[in-house]
Amino acid sequence: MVGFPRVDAQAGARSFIPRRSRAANSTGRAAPPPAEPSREALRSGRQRSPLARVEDEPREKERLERPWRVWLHNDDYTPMEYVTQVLHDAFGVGWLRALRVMLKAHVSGRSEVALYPRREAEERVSAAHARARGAGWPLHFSAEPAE
Ligand code: TYC
Repeated sequence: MVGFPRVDAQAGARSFIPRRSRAANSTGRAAPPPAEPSREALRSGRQRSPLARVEDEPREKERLERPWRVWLHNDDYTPMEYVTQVLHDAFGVGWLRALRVMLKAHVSGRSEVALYPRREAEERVSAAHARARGAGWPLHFSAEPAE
């Protein structure tokens, strides 16, 4: 019956006001607006702003697909062969490039590994960390938005 045209006995006029909104306003006051998503929820992309429009969706998709850069960081303990192996296995880097990336981090402190979509970058870094911790090495990678 929601939204069904009714005849208002007093006014004698047709009304299209849905029943639900009348019930919600039985106190004479407007119902409180729904809670706003927190800033953090909006920033992380967990929740969309209620003001977001349908046209914003491609931009949101673009934001998630923007490439992320994975960095390799030097340390004093992990063996060079082990670093090269992880670059090859966990990041799909060819052997020669893996060797170069490892040497660059060894010499200058850090080195760019590759670009991936955000989710993939995070997953590869987590997998590489899990593997290195399991083997007892402090090997460290980080990921950040490219550009
Ligand atoms: N510095 C390490 C060593 O001398 C090797 C190494 C290179 C470690 C690059 C981490 O990202 C790294 N055994």
